[in-house]
Amino acid sequence: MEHIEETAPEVADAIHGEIEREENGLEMIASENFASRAVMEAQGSVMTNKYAEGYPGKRYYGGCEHMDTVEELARERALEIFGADHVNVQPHSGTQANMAVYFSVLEPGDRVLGMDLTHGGHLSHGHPANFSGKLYDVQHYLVDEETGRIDYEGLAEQAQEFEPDIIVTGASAYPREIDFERLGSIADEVDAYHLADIAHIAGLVAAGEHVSPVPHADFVTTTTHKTLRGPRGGMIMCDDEHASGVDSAVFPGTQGGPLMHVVAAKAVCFNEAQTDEFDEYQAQIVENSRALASVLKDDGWSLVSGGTDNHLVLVDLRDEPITGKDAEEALEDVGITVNKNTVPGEEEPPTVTSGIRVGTPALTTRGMGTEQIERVGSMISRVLSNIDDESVKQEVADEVETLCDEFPLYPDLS
Ligand code: DSN
Repeated sequence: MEHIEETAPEVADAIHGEIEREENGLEMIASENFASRAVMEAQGSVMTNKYAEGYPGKRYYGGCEHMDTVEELARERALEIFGADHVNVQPHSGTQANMAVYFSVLEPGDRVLGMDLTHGGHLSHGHPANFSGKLYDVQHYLVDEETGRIDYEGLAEQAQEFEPDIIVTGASAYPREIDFERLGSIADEVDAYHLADIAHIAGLVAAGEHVSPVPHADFVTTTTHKTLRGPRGGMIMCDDEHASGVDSAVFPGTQGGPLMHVVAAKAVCFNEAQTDEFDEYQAQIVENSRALASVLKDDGWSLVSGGTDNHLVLVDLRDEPITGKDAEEALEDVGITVNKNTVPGEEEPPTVTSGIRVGTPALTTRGMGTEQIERVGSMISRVLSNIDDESVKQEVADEVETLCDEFPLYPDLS
């Protein structure tokens, strides 16, 4: 950091501030994680200096031999992990990955059937404020509001009626296992492409903790920084028949020069994802999530779908005197970071909401197990039941500090 401190001290201060925030708080945003020092080293390396438009062996600039090496490594490892025919590791983000898939097989005005955002979907699955909602004719499928689970029957009927060109599956706030095989069959029945966006659950899929969509989807997109615990970025996997379409939709279709420092960091992440330790980590994420759900339920909180199969729980606050925003703010006051989140049947605006989404990937990376997560669950309960009681909040803030001290995150940085 000495170079930044010298040339841009205000930026250095912000980075130090973020290190302290991460170190001294309980990070429970379900889409966040802590990358390894090795991943961050690659991402902060000289690989950021190089333009490498094109693909390994077919670049538009000279001097790309080391770029080819890291991109090939990332591709090989991703294919080994997920078992797809083809992979493109250049998308800058999950949305860019989805955009490239759409551009590879759809024309503007084509029909997209994706999960509703308030029911757990994602902006890039056809939300009207997103390019995907503006460019395509979109319908959304829902979860059953009673069970909180995807209404597969309803989806199948909707698909028969709507005749979509593509069905987008996967979610950003859905606590249950997704039946990709069934979704793939529904897409087949209506002759639609199937795009499975596994951004949230990619690490679980890699470790066999969640069923893989690869055999059941034409395209699988993901980010690499959530449960997969790599650098911030995206990736597309597809069948051989779509390989060249996807590659040209990424470059030159929707992106220029790839972020080669991020591609290098993806290669490092995929190396880590092939270890037994990574598999154990993913299993622990799910165990922790179940332990969290159990404590919250025992304390009387209502959970969407009544529990969890994956890395997150969704607390439904509609019958409580507080909103998602109130809950997020109260928890932030004590050092627990979550995000307010819409719940199925939501009536509040997205800036307020009636729920919170709480994830375990980041705390599990710190080494916390069910014993610690149960303590955290109890802290969350006490804060949400007493959001105006400063003494309760101070007591919990002290417990957060003790727990963080017990599980240091980046000891050589802080
Ligand atoms: N913002 C991400 C999430 O929190 O789920 C999705 O892109």
